[in-house]
Amino acid sequence: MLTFGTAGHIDHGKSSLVKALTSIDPDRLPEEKKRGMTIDLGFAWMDLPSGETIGIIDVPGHKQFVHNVIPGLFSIDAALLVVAADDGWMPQTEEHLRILDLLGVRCGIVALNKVDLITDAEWLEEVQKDVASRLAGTNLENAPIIRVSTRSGIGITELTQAIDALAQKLSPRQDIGKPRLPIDRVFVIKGSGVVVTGTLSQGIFHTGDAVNITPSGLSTRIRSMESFKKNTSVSAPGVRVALNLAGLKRTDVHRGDIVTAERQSPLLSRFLDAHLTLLSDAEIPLKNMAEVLVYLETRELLGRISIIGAKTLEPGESALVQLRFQEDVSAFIGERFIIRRQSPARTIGGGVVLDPLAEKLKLSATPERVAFLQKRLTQDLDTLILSEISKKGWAETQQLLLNSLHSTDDILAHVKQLSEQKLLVLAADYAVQPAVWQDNCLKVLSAIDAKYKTNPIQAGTPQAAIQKDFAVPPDIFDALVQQLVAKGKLVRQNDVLYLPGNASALSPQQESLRQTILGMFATQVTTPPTLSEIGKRLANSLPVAYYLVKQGLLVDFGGGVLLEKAHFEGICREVTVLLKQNGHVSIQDINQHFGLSRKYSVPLLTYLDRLGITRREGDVRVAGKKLL
Ligand SMILES: Nc1nc2c(ncn2[C@@H]2O[C@H](COP(=O)(O)OP(=O)(O)OP(=O)(O)O)[C@@H](O)[C@H]2O)c(=O)[nH]1
Ligand SMILES: [Mg+2]
Repeated sequence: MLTFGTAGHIDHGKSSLVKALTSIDPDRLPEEKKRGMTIDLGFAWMDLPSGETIGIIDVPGHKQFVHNVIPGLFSIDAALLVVAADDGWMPQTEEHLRILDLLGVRCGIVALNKVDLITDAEWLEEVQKDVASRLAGTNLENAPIIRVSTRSGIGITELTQAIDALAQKLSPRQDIGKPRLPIDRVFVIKGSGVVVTGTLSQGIFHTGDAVNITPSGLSTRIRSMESFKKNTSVSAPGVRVALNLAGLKRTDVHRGDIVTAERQSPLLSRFLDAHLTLLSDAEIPLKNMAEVLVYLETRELLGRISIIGAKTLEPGESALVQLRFQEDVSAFIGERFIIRRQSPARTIGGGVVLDPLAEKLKLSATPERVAFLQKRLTQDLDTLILSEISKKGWAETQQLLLNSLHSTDDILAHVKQLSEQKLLVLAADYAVQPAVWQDNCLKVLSAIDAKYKTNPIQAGTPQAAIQKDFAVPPDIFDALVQQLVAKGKLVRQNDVLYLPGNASALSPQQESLRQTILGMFATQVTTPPTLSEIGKRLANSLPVAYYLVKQGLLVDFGGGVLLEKAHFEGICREVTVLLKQNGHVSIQDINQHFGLSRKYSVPLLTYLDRLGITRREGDVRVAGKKLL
């Protein structure tokens, strides 16, 4: 669905032209009727000879109402620039044309109106030539200029045909699955409640859809929907719609707010990085941090312009800038904006958003940041993806470029291609910069190696012990470790990781401690030391004792009560015989048989219970599951 928009100086006949084309008077406010001028946006629609229906937005021409013009023109597909033949080119003709160019409106038609007033054919020719020369170098350079009179009807048929021909050439708005309705009007209908209108972009709405209002975050539902005064249950992208929203008060919504699908509330930031061009007729340079009015979609916001790398921007020049706002703002990459000076009120420039989720710039942007923004000027999707990932080094693929004019499917398809070209690494739900991936791989290997070097006795390092030193999200870390293990660069055993060459080893001092400890177990067979006793008796011996437990040479029954492995195995065998003979064993049996005290026999039997060799029944143990 296409939307055209009028543009041109006050009284040049924009509203009359809309009425002549559509039979709808776009001036609806009583004050507009009284003053005979358009104050705010008006809307109409027409069926073209080809059968297509287009919407038309009518804007005011008075210089006082330019702030109402921009919200109307930001969403149009083509312009209808009206120039009165008796007046010729005038200041707001010029200003509106600049706005159209800055907003990226690529085409249009010029209506040279009021030709009924011109009797001098040469004059008319001169005016037309002047108009053509002023269009040179602008987006309307090749626009047809059609002579019309809304009063006599001259040229209206030709104009209709030209509109139809242009509409056939324009491609319809895309559905990228991110419906977005920047609100341009809010009103209340008795009995129905709040109605908002706007030009729907980037997706489709259905009646009944759950939606959110940005920036307030209010949730609501589309109760009913109208397009061109007809009820509809589905609305196409690019169409003018009126949404009746459930459960809202008039004061809950304003022009400039945005309606989006509930699960796609846009991400917001107070800082937008952009490319700005100052108009050559801006007269005075723009100073760094100057306060201006910024127009984004249907919003008017007070903001400051931080010029990157310069103190001022001269008329006609362009620069990378950061737009700074007092409040959170929703914008998308590639979105056009306009800036106006407040006094004297004047459109001075505009540009395109490069990063809608920027961080506040420090005193000056780093060369990396400048390079990042410069790359984005192309708006190429691969570049956008790679630069977005470069912000942190990784990004969640499902969240990637949510604030862009690309569908999630398209983004994911490009992400896949980029990973095939090895320009990014896909890990779990993330896309990671190859350099960051490699760095982290090396870091993991050297962290594990370093742990080994400081404590070679330890057979490996638990993943959790090193993960905390890494900035990457846990899922990326997991994927990275998995890949290292799969490639044989890392060994995972139980829950620890080690390098293939790093077998655990003892220092000479630890080796002698090992022998002393094992000697204690050989000499004190029935009263061997506990872990804490070993620690107390021999300095620095605890890691060695743990090592012996880990190696299985000592058996820890829990709480540090230990027996030497062969001794323990002998006890196990005899307990099995006793159980088979007597059907049960008691703590006393163990003590008597093996010469142990309760200090050892109680934890020993509990340990055997855990192994399933014995099972407690009252005061005695019977055969456990493992023995049955
Ligand atoms: N003679 C003559 N007068 C016209 C023609 N078209 C419009 N007018 C008159 O010009 C005046 C302004 O017309 P509008 O349609 O309100 O002009 P506009 O461009 O919408 O004005 P603003 O909304 O205030 O910017 C009205 O008095 C119209 O009747 C025309 O073709 N010939
Ligand atoms: Mg008007």
